[in-house]
Amino acid sequence: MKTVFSAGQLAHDPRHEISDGTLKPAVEIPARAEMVREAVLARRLGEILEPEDFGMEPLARVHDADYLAFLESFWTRWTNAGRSGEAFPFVWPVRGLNIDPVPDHIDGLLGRYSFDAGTPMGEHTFAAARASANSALTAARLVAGGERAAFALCRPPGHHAAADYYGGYCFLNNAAIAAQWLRDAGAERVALLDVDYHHGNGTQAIFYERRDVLFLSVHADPREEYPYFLGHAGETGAGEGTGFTANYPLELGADWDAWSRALDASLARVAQYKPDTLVVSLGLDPYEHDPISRFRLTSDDFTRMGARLAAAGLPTVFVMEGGYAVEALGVNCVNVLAGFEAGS
Ligand code: OKP
Ligand code: ZN
Repeated sequence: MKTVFSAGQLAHDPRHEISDGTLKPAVEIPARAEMVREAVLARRLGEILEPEDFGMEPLARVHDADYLAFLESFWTRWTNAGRSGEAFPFVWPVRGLNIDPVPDHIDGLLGRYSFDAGTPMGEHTFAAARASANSALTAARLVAGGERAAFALCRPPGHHAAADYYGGYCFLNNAAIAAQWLRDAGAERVALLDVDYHHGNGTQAIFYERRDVLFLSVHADPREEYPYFLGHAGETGAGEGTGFTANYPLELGADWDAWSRALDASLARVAQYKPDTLVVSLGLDPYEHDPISRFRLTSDDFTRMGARLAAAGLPTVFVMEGGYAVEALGVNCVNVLAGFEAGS
């Protein structure tokens, strides 16, 4: 299968993140993409293509205009305020506070358009996020054009970003942007299955009241794990979208046995939905040695995952999300894709 990736995605190169109550070395780093790119080459998965530039329009189908304007103007505002280096928000408009009027001050804007303090933003963040989204869009176009599957080597990742906020290392929701583009290109129904260790709160929020995109997620129980405030089994959609969100939260420590049962349940729901296309938010952090996660999938389990996804028999767009065991990341990622090809 073809991979889509741009060196422009490497320009977001954070030093630090705020986690565990302190400034720590950033884990969502360019080396992640390099490792996956090298594994794609070493395993001869297929060609690696440069993404096309789809412009702002497909981003604006998912994200609010004021949020995109904030991302675009962020660095100018930050430096005009006399700041340098990386930006972190520290105040949020929670219950009883107002998002309207939108503040003028950069610290107010950072809080207005984010949901955590763990996501560093710098000079090249928006450019890299746009390149990442273009990789997802290009992979979607390949699949719409008749390819059985394509792999968008996205980073920065996307599934925590909603219509108007960033967080969880995510700025533009690559998978949601790809799913919406597929709809606009003629797909009637798209299923978006998120296998990242963390719940895809941004993607869920984007499609929560829609039935034309079925969102499913297998992830660590939010009672115990980030993002804490979304991803419970009882969240099944609202309004028109009632019944078109499905969450499969698992206990910390889940191994392939428990994890694959949830995957099978999610794929049964996908089969019933009969989508035209499947988008997979492909997180590699369910891995047993992931430094920030607590599931127990082995490298071979990722091959099994790919085979089960192939058995769904659908045109499939893989969009990379998390995975922080940098040394094993390439192998685990390509194991899914090779397992898919062997099972196709
Ligand atoms: C992004 B993705 C751990 C801090 C965790 C946020 C995790 C974001 C995960 N001490 N910080 O879903 O892989
Ligand atoms: Zn994750």
